[in-house]
Amino acid sequence: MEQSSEAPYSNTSRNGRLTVISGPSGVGKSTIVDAIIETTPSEFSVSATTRAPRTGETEGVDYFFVDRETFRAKIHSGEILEWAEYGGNLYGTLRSSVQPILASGRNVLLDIENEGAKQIKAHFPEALLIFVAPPDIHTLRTRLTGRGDTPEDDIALRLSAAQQQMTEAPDVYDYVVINTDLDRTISEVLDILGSGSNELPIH
Ligand SMILES: Nc1nc2c(ncn2[C@@H]2O[C@H](COP(=O)(O)OP(=O)(O)OP(=O)(O)O)[C@@H](O)[C@H]2O)c(=O)[nH]1
Ligand SMILES: [Mg+2]
Repeated sequence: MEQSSEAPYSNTSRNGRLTVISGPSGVGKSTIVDAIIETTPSEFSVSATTRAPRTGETEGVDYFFVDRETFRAKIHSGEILEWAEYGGNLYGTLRSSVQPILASGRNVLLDIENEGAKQIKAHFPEALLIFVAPPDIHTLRTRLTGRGDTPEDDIALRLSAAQQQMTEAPDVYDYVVINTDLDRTISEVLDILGSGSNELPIH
């Protein structure tokens, strides 16, 4: 396959694979991402965001926290591979968070929303896109309420966003995994990751 000069991965030796883990708020993405990192040669791609850091979040570990102007400048200079607005804030995948990991032969995990997932698939058709869905919307509501960190209005917003994401998911993602039991979901995701070839270069 041809590589455009825009391609962030310029070598055709064994690169790692780009893997997107998406899903509605509260579905368990972070736990799944952590489990993948523990058991496979993968790393998490740290995104840039204009959202303010929350208590306990660390610059460069959870996100690179930037203002809108800086974010826009990064889009302009081509430092951002994909980006989207979510809840009034901008979020984007940094080329510099992805490329060194792939070049070292490890897989990159992206925890991004649907619009970003679509952009990744458009630019990198070999990327693996996995959507984690709740068994049903009521279960998701219970989980969001149980987290105790989300106001009731936000929960309503997130649930309606979740409905829309779940409707779109079969058209956007390579796999949709239903998270009924977290351990089982993790092993399903690991099976999916293991079943594909890691030896294909990513263009
Ligand atoms: N497109 C895109 N989406 C991102 C990126 N980084 C994070 N997101 C998404 O932005 C949304 C909000 O993330 P956060 O602000 O961290 O909030 P959160 O509490 O983790 O939200 P949920 O994961 O939805 O529960 C999530 O759906 C993330 O998957 C990115 O670089 N690009
Ligand atoms: Mg999250």
